[in-house]
Amino acid sequence: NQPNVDEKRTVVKSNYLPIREHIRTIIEEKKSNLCLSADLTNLDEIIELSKQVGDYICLLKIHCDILNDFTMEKIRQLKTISKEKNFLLFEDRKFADIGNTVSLQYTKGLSQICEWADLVTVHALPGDGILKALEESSKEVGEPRGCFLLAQMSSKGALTDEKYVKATVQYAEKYQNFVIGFIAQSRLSTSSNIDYIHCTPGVHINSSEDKFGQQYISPAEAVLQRGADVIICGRAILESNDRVQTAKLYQTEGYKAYQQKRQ
Ligand code: 5FU
Repeated sequence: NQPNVDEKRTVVKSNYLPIREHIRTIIEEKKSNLCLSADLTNLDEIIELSKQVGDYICLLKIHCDILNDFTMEKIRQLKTISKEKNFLLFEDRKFADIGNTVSLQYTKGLSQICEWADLVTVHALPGDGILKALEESSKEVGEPRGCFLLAQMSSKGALTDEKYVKATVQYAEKYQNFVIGFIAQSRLSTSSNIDYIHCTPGVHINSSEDKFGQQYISPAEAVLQRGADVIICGRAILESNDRVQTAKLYQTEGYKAYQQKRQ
């Protein structure tokens, strides 16, 4: 007998913290505000990597549409590791279509993202129907789900100007239970007291850009000058000689700045 939706919601209430609070707790408990962006094309490799670096991260971000070997069985293995190691799974899907379509993209197809991704990214561009659709779909699973709204991108020439950011923040306020924070390059001013989680990608200690317009700043700059709570690091770790040691370095640098900022 499957529990009905209302029974599932009761389970959520008793077993889980709201997701925004959950992330803050993980950050404090693990002393890590590092999100590893595991932009690899092999899920087996991500699973192995997550075992090695899982203790040093608060979030693991993937792009499931670049995986050559995606199966639901493997993604459930990754989910089990995320629970054992206490980090959240984050699919950087960047939803950007009408509500009806994103709801199908979120719940159906080969990857059934909603089943396993604690967090996803969403563009505000199509209007707030996108949030209504995703939030409604998310209630069908028996675990809390949330999203980050893309407010500002790290890439050169991004069209996310001030007016766009302002409108994005207004959508976040309207869907404040589902929108737990932003992907941003600065601290955004909001009209509520909600402690939105700000995640900043484009973080690298040894590089300032890539050849396709990605722009990098250091962990300290991301947190202390731009106001990030979570730093998102991909190639800085993936392309290093020692991924585990480099993850530890970004964990230390990121959390040192996080503590300084929260004092
Ligand atoms: F929303 C964004 C953004 O503005 N910049 C990004 O770089 C997302 N990203 C993602 O963060 C991007 O899709 C990669 O997955 C990751 C950054 O990877 P890097 O290797 O650290 O440059």
